[in-house]
Amino acid sequence: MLAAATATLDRNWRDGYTLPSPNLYPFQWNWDAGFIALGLAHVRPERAISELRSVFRGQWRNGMVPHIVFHRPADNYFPGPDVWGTDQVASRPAGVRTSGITQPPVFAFIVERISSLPLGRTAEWEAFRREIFPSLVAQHRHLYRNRDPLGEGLVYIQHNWEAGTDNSPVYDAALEAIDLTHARDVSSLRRDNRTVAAAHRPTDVNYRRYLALVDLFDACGYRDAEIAARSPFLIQDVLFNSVLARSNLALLSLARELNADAATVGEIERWYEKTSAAINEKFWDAERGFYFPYDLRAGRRIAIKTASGFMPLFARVCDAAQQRALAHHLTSSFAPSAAWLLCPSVAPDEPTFDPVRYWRGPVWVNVNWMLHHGLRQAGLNDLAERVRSDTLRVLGAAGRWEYFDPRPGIDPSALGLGTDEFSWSAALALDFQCNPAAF
Ligand code: 9WN
Repeated sequence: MLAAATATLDRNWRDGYTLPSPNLYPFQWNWDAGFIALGLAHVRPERAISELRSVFRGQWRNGMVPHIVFHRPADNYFPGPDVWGTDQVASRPAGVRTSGITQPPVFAFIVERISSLPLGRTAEWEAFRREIFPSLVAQHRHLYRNRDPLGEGLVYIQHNWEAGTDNSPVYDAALEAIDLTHARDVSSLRRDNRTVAAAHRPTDVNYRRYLALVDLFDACGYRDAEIAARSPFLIQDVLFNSVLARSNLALLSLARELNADAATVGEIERWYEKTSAAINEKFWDAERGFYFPYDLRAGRRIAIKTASGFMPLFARVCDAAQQRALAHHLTSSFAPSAAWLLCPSVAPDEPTFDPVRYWRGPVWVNVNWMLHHGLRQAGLNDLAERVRSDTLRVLGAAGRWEYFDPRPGIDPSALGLGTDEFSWSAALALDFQCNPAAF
């Protein structure tokens, strides 16, 4: 397993950064780079810092870290750099092309986790922590300044591609509200559904919606206030805000360890407190005992049970009753029997559950890694261990696929979906195996 995971990371390494998978995703992606850096820190420590530096080379001057950094051209992915229209944006960085949207801010907690490894005890890492700290603060500050119009402590995403959990059914209603009258048909430009099975990927009509949003952002010059005023898609996402809360906690420790000025420490403290409280105020549904995202445009909670609903455990914001309620969901609606693989991205009892289409049912290794650590923090050790062993078992039997069919009764070697040789599956297999410490 260790050799195979290392071989995947080596194969996908491109002189300074790692591709999520060369055949499907030929550029550097934002949150992938965070998880990949953690895996590299175990087996190729000299590459981990480079991975993080490379993705931050794409950071905009307003602090936004783009979801894709197009270090080198490639023609096997749509939409590529020409589609985004970001070359004209004043805030874009010099010397590298990027997309114009972001992804869940994992970097601060990744830096904390790496700090506990042998790499974390080197002078080089210490210097790097100082180097990256201002960029992390700028990233979080951008989110609070530009994505929290009501000052609630919850940031919204502008696009399902910002969620990370891109094709989750929680975005369906907002996407369906997009007026497609003047939207272009992009089905012939897609590469993804030719590279991997079309049944594992989003539909053509959804791609049309995704690009209609990109075209709107371009027309707004990527000015957040204008996008907030005009876009039909403004969603306060549970995973995104939980990741932000967990990263705030990591950033706070880092700020104290580096003796940052009191104003910055105070600012991060307020972010953490405000977001933690707001997750419980706005996302928690006491009746159902579960966390749901909020559609800011429609003014309502989106009551579909997805694995993102467990991420407040990772953010460490749940009380004992909430932890119990979540554990109950995990072992009932998310696992109709003990033979199911944890954790399906959508609960199998939801009508939108699809066991093979991305983010609509399959199991993802990065979500399981955050779930495992969240369950451990809550003292739910048996469940945490089940999530970890389910993940390592399927990775061992099927290989380092992008996602996995959670249903029982299928030959374990045939459970892999999407693309194979997927970098974060390899990277987090390494952290699961090589670092038993709680987090
Ligand atoms: C769009 C790279 C990315 C991940 C996302 C995952 C998928 C892209 C796509 O791949 O999204 O960004 O083309 O489907 O949903 O989480 O970062 O691995």
